[in-house]
Amino acid sequence: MPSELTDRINQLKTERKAVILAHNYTRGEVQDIADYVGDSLGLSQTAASTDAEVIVFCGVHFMAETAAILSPDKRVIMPDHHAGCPMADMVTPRELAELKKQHPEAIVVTYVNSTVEIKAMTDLCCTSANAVEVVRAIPDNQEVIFVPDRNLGSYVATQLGRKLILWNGFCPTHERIFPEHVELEKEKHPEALFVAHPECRPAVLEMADHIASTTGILRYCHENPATEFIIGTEIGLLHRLRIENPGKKFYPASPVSDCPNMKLITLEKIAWCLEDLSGEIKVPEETARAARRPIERMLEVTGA
Ligand code: CIZ
Ligand code: SF4
Repeated sequence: MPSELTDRINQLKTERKAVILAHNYTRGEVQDIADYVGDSLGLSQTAASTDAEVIVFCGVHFMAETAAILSPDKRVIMPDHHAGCPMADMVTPRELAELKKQHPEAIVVTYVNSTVEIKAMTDLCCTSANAVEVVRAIPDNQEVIFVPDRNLGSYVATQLGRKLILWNGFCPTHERIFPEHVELEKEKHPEALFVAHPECRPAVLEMADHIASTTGILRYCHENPATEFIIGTEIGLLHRLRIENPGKKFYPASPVSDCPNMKLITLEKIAWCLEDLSGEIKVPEETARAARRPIERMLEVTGA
């Protein structure tokens, strides 16, 4: 639905030679104006391969940081600097250093939902799409510390039948989805399949027909012949699910599983940051170099 504001954004985008990237959890209208919509790693890889001079990153801080790490020669700007991720902030460098001291032989695997400082102290990164594959590549006799998401970590441990040293972090948005919510939706929609993100509580994951990252959920719901799905993740993903599957029905597992940080990104703020090119994400080169290493190792291990 073109409006004065979307026209203005499109005009500024051309003037600034900018590209707009939006995460699957952002507001529908933000996804609609974006050039690419995807998960954090896909967006960072798109950022690295684009010819654009400016990247407007519509997502939370750690995602824009990852894009900046992988594209050191480009200007990455964020429409709202306050869009952080509480899970990423649940582990500090000092706390991780303490845990590493207690387990000096352990390999540290860090979920991409983490700050650049934590990535820089890490051996291997992973995403929700490849966490099982990344940990599987580490020899069985090797101790593994998994930070910061205890739910993703325990999902990986269950899948591999392996003990991991888990950090006690979590995503407040996914943690708000309770088994009772899923039960209620299943009663209302008995034919629907329940698809959940691994950031959900273990008790919720046990109820799932399928567990996947946002990209995996999109693929599964598109390819599966079922026509009704209960979705256990941030509700922004329903926008894309509905657009890409007009004949199917999607129900949020919980009406309150929205991420307040993702929702800080609005069309007005996109226009403002394009006007004055404010909100640049700068990562000191030394930290960026240290943080790039575990991301590159992840890409090697997964053959991406
Ligand atoms: O990695 C991402 O983008 C996140 C936070 C979720 C997902 O599963 O895509
Ligand atoms: Fe962080 Fe959760 Fe929001 Fe993702 S949905 S940005 S993990 S708080």
